[in-house]
Amino acid sequence: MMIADRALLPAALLALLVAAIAPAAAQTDEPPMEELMIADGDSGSVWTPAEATMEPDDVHARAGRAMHFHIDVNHSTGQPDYPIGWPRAYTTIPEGQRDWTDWDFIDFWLYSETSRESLPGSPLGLIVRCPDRANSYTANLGAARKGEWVHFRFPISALPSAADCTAVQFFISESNYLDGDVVDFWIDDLKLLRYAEPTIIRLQPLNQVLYADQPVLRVAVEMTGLEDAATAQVEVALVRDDETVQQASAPLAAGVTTIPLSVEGGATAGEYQVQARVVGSDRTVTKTVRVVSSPWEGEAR
Ligand SMILES: [Ca+2]
Repeated sequence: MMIADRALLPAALLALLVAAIAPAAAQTDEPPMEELMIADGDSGSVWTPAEATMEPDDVHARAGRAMHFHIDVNHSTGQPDYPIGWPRAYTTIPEGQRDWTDWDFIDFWLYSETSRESLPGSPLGLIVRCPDRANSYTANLGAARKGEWVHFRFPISALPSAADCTAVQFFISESNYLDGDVVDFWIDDLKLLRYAEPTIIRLQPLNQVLYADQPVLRVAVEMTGLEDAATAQVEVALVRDDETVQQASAPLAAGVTTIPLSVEGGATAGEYQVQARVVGSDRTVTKTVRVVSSPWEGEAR
C-alpha cells in the first residue's frame, strides 16, 4: 500500500511524518486530584488477616501510622491442604463506596522489610474483588524493595468490573519464600484518586508515516476528569522551534477522541512537537514527531 502510494505521488511533494517513539514528556506537576481514603493506619479500616497479622503501626509510615502486614513464613502450618499457602489480609469496602467507575486510580505506598537479603521477584500481591474472587484484579507488586518506600498506582480501567468493588486484599505466596523467612510490609495512603478537573491523560499521534497529499496528522487525545456528557475545549498544536505551525481545537468528552490536525504545506523536514492543552489550563502535554524528507524529494514532478 505504501509503495503503491509512493509510486503515484509527485516526488517533490513527498515528506514523511514519523511519530517518534519517545514517550510523552514527563509531567513535572501533578494535576489536582480528589481522593477517597481506604486505609492509612489511622482511618479505622478493619482488616481480616489469615496466617498473618495486619495492624496499625508507626515503625514505618508516610504520616501517622500505616497498616503493618506481618508474616512468619512457614511451609508446614496453615491450611491442612496447603501448608505452603497464602498469608493474606483483606478489608471490606463499605457499601456506598463500591462503585469506583468515577475514580481514575487506586494508589498506595509500600515499605518492605524482611529477614532475607532481598525480596523475591513476586514479593506481595494485591487483589481487588469486583465483586468476588472470580471477578477480581490481581497485581504482583514486584517493584517493592527492601528498606524503601515504593509508590504504586493502578488505573481503575484495569479492574474487571469497577462498578462493584467489595474488597482489597494483600497476600504473599509462601512458595516464593523460604521456610522461616520473616516479612513485614507497611501499607499507607491506600486510596482512590481522580482528576479534579478536565485533564489530558494521553496524547498519541496516530500517523506513523504521512504524505504531503494526505496532509493530516491524526492525534488521539484521552480525557478524564469530566462528568458524563460534559466536554472541555482542547487545543492541539504542531510546533517547531517554539513556533506554532498548525493548530486545531475541539470540545472533547471523557475518553479517547481523535483530532485531525491539518499539516498541508506546513511540514518541512525536522523535529516538531505535538502539544495538547485544555483551554484555561497551564498544563501542556507534549509528544515529539519527526518530519523526514522523502528520498525522492527534489526529483522532477
Ligand atoms: Ca498514615
